[in-house]
Amino acid sequence: MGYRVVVVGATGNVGREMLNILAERQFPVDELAVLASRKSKGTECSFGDKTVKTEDLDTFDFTGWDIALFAVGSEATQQYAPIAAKAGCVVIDNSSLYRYDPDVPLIVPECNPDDIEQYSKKNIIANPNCSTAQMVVALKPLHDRAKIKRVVVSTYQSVSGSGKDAMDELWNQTKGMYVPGQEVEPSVYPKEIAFNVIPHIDVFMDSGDTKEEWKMVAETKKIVDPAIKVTATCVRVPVFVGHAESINIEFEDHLDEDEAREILREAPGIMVVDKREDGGYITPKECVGEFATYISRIRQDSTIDNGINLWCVSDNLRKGAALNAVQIAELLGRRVLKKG
Ligand code: 11C
Repeated sequence: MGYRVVVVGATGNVGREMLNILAERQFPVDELAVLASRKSKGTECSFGDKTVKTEDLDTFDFTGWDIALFAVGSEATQQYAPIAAKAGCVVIDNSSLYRYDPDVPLIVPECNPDDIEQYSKKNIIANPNCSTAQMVVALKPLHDRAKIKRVVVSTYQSVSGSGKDAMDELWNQTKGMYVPGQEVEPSVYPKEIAFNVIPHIDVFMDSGDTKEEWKMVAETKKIVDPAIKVTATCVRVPVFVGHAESINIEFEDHLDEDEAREILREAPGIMVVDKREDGGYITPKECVGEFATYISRIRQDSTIDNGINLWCVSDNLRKGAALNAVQIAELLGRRVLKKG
């Protein structure tokens, strides 16, 4: 016996990946409903070798459904997630709405699986931001060994993190560069993204940080350890899929680069590709469609006593969103619902 599963926002970048990953990982689905806004009702979505038609989120009755994977914005989540949760369906939410709510666990299964026990306070579990998810799978095993004091991270984030319109903007602006008269003005982003980088993701906050940078700080503290200090600079780059991060980590205890490499090799969810030669590292293009978070360029930071630098790359639509959500569903199944 398996689960009755709902995917909310099935026509978006993340919703589509959720369906792919449920099928790829053979999640025990007895019945599947895919929901979207009324205007997309009837759109066909692929689920393995089947095709499923979207139903209207507005009129859907969540009673009797086990798990709802939400991949819609915070506004729609605010409206519909409580309805699903009250109907007894456990919500796994990819928006930022509930991440910082003390009554909602924020889960990366490789890092804080035990926190899932708190799901029943609201019947909601939050999925982290993509740039946080890939970073914390690398931080957690190193923290367990040498206690992290401070992290300095700079991100190189692909346009798929902003949705399909942003992918179209990059594509059309790039083509437009070569065709006189077909130049495309920025509309999703405040500046041109083709052949450029933009140090601005999400809204600016009073501190001068952007919300994306703030999320990396707040979410790392909630998932790994509130004592870890994090400072982030988040940058959008002209890449379609795959976020990259340069991470500098300062530890309480000494950690040798070889030991760090061995710890990461053994860590769940991580693949180390770290040869000190041309091409001996992973770039975003190579991580597309993969489950793992890739770590390369592991080396001592000789400017501080206990410092390590590394390069971290992952498919932001997978570990950063849909894969992590499905892993949470698997964990919920193993620990709590126990049907599969
Ligand atoms: C981006 N990280 O790359 C964002 C997308 O809080 O879930 C995901 C935003 C979020 O633009």
